[in-house]
Amino acid sequence: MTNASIYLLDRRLDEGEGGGDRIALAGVAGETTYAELHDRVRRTAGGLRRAGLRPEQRLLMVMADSPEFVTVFLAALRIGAVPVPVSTMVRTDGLVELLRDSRARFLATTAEFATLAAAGAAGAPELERLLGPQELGELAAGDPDDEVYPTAADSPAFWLYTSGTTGRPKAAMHRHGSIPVVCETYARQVLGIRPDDRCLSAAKAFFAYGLGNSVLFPLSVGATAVLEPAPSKPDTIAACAQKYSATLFFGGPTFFAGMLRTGLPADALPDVRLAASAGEPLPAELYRRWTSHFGVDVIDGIGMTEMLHIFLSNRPGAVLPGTTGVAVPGYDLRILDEQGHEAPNGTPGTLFVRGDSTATGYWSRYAASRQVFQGEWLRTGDTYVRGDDGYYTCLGRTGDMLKVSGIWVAPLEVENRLLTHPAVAQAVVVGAPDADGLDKPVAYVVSRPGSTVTEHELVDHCREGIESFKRPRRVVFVDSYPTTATGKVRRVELREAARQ
Ligand code: 3SK
Repeated sequence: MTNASIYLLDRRLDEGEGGGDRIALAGVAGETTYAELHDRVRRTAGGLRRAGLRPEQRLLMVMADSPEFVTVFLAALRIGAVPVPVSTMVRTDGLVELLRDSRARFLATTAEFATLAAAGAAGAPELERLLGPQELGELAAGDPDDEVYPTAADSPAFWLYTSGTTGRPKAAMHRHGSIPVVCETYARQVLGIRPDDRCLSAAKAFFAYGLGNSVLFPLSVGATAVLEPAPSKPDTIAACAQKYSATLFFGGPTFFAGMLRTGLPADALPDVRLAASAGEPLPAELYRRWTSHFGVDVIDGIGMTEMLHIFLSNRPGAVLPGTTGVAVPGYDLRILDEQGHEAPNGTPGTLFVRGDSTATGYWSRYAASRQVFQGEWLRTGDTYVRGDDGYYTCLGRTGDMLKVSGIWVAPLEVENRLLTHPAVAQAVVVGAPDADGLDKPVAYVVSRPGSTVTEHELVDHCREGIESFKRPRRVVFVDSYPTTATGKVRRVELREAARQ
């Protein structure tokens, strides 16, 4: 039986002695043991079946990270239906678009999003049931149902919407078989996840990164997921880490920079044994500041919603700051130049990845699927270079590279230089035409609290540390950046602003 709910849940109960008494979920909602979660999932699965949800039909979830999220997700998998967690930052129009695009039959929500869900449901004629907290409570009160839908490894399991930093949302369709793959590769072999771990993720579970961190990985080994329903803020997440003794902490560069800016004390993560970063490349300088302040190592990696989780990562004890590390076991990588030839070490090109957690494609997006899913390989859209030491370094999104005076410039190189200035907390560099209409780097900088650094000083700092033509011609000071639902900087917006 390859239904992923068995892999994530029933195996614990089959372990006999104590397996079911382990704590699966912790957080403001209290503790839930594996046996309790198993019971709730079986009841909810029966309730969903009785309510008319059929195998392969979609159930959209606008749900905060909570025991209800985990229960609905697993219950839907169990009956062969397809849960589709979506961003909790979505607005009504966006929700209507997702409901219509996915042709979801059911929509499940937690209390925080009940009004939004009702407004969205009104615009989705194919939706049959809206399940708010009360209805979900009633489903979970019914008789447990032991029938598990006999999915195969290739059966549709769940969808995750991705829009990247531009474009219309596309649903990446994942198989049941992909879940054990990411758990056995990145989680086991890179994080070294153990049953005594307590996983806390700043990235929410509607996002592929958060889904792995807060649901798939901990459940796959009988560990504990620490769930925080509120939007992630540095102080609340740190409070959670302390209160629930988190041992594995997952974040991203923007969040890590925010943790430093907020002035959290050095002992804010007392039990954390390892942190992971993804979403955007972690600049070497930010790595140094963060690890030296909190005394916890961070392994930077890159994943994609289409790959379900991380396929390229640094390793604990073997981090090369400023790089994304090496391929995760189970994945192959290659870098191709513009002609489609394999780029030698030191030559940048577009990164391609191959592995068994690749989505089967985008729902109802033929052209986009063909561009990204190229046979066994997936085109990441990121420009990378591999060093002679085998480590991979990200130079940015392939479309974000700038050509200055006829030479390619990686925004990340300029950003990394800016970050070495003590007054700079964060830096994002985009291209914009100068007075002659020629593309030149423009920097958007968040400065450290209390700093009085000037544009001139930062330009001079870059002129010294990198080739002069790469220096930003303008520096714009900002308090924060526009970000996507998953916390990535929306460079496209900064680029538009810089062009005005
Ligand atoms: O953005 C990432 O690096 C990432 C990591 C894990 C899973 C999904 C994504 C998009």
